[in-house]
Amino acid sequence: MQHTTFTTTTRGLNRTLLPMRLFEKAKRLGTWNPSDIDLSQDQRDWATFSPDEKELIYLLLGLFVAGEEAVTLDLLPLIEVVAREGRLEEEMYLTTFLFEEAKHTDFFQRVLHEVCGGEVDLAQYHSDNYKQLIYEALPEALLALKTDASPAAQIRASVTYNIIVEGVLAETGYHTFFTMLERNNLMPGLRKGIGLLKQDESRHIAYGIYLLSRLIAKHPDEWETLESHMNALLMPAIGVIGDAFARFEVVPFGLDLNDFIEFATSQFGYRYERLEKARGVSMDEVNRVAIEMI
Ligand code: MN3
Ligand code: FE
Repeated sequence: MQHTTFTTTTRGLNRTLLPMRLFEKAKRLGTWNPSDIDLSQDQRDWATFSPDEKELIYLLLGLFVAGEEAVTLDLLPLIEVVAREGRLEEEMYLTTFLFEEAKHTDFFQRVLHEVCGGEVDLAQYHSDNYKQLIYEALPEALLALKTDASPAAQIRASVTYNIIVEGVLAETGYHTFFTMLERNNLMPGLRKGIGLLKQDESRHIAYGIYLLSRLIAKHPDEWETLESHMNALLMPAIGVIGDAFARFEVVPFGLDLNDFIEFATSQFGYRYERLEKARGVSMDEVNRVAIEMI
């Protein structure tokens, strides 16, 4: 397909759109370098951990590192759809999104190699619920966009990627992992990286909410698709958390299963309510509300 017109030579970039606001933020905040984070205290802390404590850190890192790899590998079909639809502002933001996922993969891999040592089989920590989401549902929903770019297919892709994998799994994991290390004043390098990564992730999720809101605003009859897909993936997402805790008789570092479950459920409920409000509203309203939230 040839170009017949360009955004930049006609209306120009719309800098009031949420994706351009996120792009500006990403250019300021998303440029941290995982290689610059000092892990020397983390190495000293690691040497003092009990076998159970090491096991829990391996488990969490094993879930995160593969999850970051999966979201890095699987994002491209969504970027392609956005580009094909000529949404220049959204594609510009998404270039930072993919860069950031690559850096997250880089960061966790570095911690594993330089702090924990690499001799453990991390895939042993991937439970059936985890596999259902990260090995199957995520690539399935994103790869489907290669042959089907319908609103329903885009909704399934973004719900899986932004709402469930990022919004429920990753955000809950980072939050609790960060809190646990902070409370015990452990692994300052890992904590610093997770703090920066959480900021990146909140932009990713803000984009996902915007994308889903604009799809639902334009196609309110697809609400059913969104709702049923969210509900179908909630159980395995909560299951991943339960599976992780079930491996321990006493969970190290004073970690509490209920904190995870409560946080995950409230993130899910809060996003659901926001998306529900997009039904039948104007694009201006979608954009206005989205900007208010960042
Ligand atoms: Mn990430
Ligand atoms: Fe992300």
